[in-house]
Amino acid sequence: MDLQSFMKGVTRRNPAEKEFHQAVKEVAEHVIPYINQHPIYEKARILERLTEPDRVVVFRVSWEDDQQNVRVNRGYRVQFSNAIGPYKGGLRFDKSVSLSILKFLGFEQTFKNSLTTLPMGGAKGGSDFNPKGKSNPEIMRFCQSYMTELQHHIGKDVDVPAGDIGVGEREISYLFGQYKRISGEFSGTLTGKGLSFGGSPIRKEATGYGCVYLAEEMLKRKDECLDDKICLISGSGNVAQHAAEKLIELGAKVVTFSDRNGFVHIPDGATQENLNYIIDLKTNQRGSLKTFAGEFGFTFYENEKPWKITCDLAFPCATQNELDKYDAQILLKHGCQLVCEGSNMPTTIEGVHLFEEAKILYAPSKAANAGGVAISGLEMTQNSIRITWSREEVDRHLKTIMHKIHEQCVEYGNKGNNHISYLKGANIGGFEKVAKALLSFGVV
Ligand code: NDP
Ligand code: 2IT
Repeated sequence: MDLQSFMKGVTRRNPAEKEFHQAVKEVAEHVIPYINQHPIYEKARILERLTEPDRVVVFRVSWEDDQQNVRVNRGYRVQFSNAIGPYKGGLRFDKSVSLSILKFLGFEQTFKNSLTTLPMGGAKGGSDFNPKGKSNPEIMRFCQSYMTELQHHIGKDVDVPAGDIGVGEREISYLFGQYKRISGEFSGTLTGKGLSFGGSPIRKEATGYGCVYLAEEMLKRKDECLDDKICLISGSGNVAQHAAEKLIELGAKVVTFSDRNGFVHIPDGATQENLNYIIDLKTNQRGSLKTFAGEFGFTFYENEKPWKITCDLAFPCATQNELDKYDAQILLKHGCQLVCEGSNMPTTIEGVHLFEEAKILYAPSKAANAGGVAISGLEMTQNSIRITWSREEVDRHLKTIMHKIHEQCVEYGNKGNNHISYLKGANIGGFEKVAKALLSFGVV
């Protein structure tokens, strides 16, 4: 089996889905050599099966805005694989949402969920609905209309959606309210719920915290720690906020945040007061970081990305392909020693290759941001047994899961000379469990 002809087939079958091609290529670069050493996977066409979603649901979402105009959006759910558990993955509401983006995310989710060691398959969904500038009643009406169709395809043992870009606790609450109303059932069919109706402690924080716990593990292996490290964060949403919170708590300095308008530089490191302001600005007022920079007297770099600021560690936490080869070059030139991906596929393939060649500590998103879905998995567990665990207990589980992810990366990514490719480790570690399950099922 060779990479080029495999990718030719993927491209031919999925024309114009460039994000999907990118995600598949990143995995295939490591998994194909592994398959060639284990011919049983080739014979059973495991990688071909894993690059074809189980099914894709596409539907119309009609809703009415505050001026009584009828609006029409497209809704999706890509159910990628339920080989090792019910479909599981977030919903993204963003004007850029396309089938290619959701297929790349669903594909990645399958490997990520496998790495968590929990029984969850992979899925992703969402809509090209743009939440920017919409009122609460508009968001509610959109969520209700979206769920009116989606409810046919999900269920607590079938497919369990959660949040992603543009979908936070407010949207999950509207979606859950509508699901409960139509199905007549109170169950854990969505995760990321409010704490008063079945949500798990730490779910909101888990992606950002988990990303920092993994960075800590990677540094520890090198006898290093987070103390006083200069950190760049991109994004200022859920993942960025909680990565920053944990980094500050553990003694690191967070010197940037970004949003769609640019980035803010905080030379001495953000304080908890700065962070509280950003959380309120982004969660309650849906404002711009420009306002934050103005309020505290920091410089705001319009339409720029944070990667040119000198740092020790970088945490991309905004969106896909936000860090290209030029950004990677400048990070490496400035001596950055670790890149830990909070967002999904933030680094272009060329950028990834540069990090790998430089042998810095580079954790791909499917390992680094798996803490969020892991705690979603534990929210499902708590819902099933009708118990809510304490914050401390869930946080302990999160640390253990991130530790196990690190162990899998070390097991499968050991390149000799004490060098670990976390990329190779995550890709093969994630693949192995799903591939074994598919082999056991026969030809399905
Ligand atoms: P949010 O919607 O809470 O925040 C997204 C942040 O990224 C915002 O600051 C937003 O800017 C910025 N952003 C979004 N799109 C762009 C863009 N095209 N260019 C520049 N900045 C952009 O989302 P999350 O924090 O939940 O998600 C961030 C990333 O983490 C995504 O890649 C998501 O898939 C991934 N992820 C999320 C998980 C979760 O549990 N929520 C779990 C695992 C991964 P603005 O404020 O201007 O909108
Ligand atoms: O990309 C992701 O892992 C998420 N958006 C979280 C998915 C989930 O089901 O919690």
